[in-house]
Amino acid sequence: MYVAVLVFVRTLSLLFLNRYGYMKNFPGVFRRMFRGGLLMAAVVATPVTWALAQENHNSDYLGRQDVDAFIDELVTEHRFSRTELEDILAGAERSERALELISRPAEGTLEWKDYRKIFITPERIAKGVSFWEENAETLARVEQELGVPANIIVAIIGVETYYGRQTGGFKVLDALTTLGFDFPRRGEFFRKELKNFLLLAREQNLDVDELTGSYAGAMGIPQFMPSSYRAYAVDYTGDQQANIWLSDEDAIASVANYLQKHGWKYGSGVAVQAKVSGVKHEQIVSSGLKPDKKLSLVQKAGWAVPERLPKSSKVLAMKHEGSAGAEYWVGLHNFYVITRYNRSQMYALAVYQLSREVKDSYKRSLALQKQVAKGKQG
Ligand SMILES: [Ca+2]
Repeated sequence: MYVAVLVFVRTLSLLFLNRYGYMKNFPGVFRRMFRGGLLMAAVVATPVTWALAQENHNSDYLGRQDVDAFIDELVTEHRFSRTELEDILAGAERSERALELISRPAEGTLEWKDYRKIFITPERIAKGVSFWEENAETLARVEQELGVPANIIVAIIGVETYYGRQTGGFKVLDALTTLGFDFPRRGEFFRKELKNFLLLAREQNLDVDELTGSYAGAMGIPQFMPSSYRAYAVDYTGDQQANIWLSDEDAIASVANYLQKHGWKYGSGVAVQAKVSGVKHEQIVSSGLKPDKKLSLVQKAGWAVPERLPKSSKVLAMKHEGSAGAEYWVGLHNFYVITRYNRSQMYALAVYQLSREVKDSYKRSLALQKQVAKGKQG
């Protein structure tokens, strides 16, 4: 009877924790201690095999055929220990919220005038200046070493996570497992990211239970997917760990490295707003991302570009609905590089405009500080 009651209580508690996530706000280590305590009690009272079978039974994913196949693959291809993987995946919880969010169309439905309003705000510009001031030395060094301008790095982090304030409250393990196994349309993609996630946790000695991200598994201050993390995240603090969750320095260097590896050209422009005339200018508007037309051709179609660009430049002719009517922009090579971070014209345009605003504001702030310092001296 004692055993039966204990087992009942334990099963109930685990169900409670797994299904309703009441302990989600507790740090993983406490959660594990609590679960561990319950498990210990059960192990003491019941045969070990039975307790483990129950643990599997309560898992959202362990014991499923597709999950088994995934584990087999990782064991064979990457020499993971099967028990270790089973242990990790036993803790993965199905996230209904992630499934809900991924099925919802987001920025595709917004027009530029509304999209812009989200990102180009006085608050986001001011907080960008603060972020720059707090990380001025790192940003200057990274700009010099990797050839990516500080204001572009700041703007990407500003658009992605409001300078690290909104990094997403999902456990990456839960999000990727859920989308990998319960979202068939893109299951293959997310299973690949889950694999990369397990690999990066092992390589970087990070705890899978601690790592958080967006509902789609984009992680930390710069919102890197696990495969991008493994390819582009760098350690800039010298502790051998690219900690893009907590370290601004690592995040800054990782963003710069990402853009540099995708071909950022230092000193070249990003985008220029154009004025159009005539009857042919609409014909060359592109919804793609790659600069695909010769500048001369675009000019012939009635686009006046108020900046001197190399004649051989290839540009992307864009049209977006602004708050004062249609806006025409030409995107250059670096514009395309920004879209490697997020494949959207409006995303790159928002990053570019925020980068300009933050830079202007930062310069003004520096000038003001100099003036104040001078005043104090005099
Ligand atoms: Ca580091």
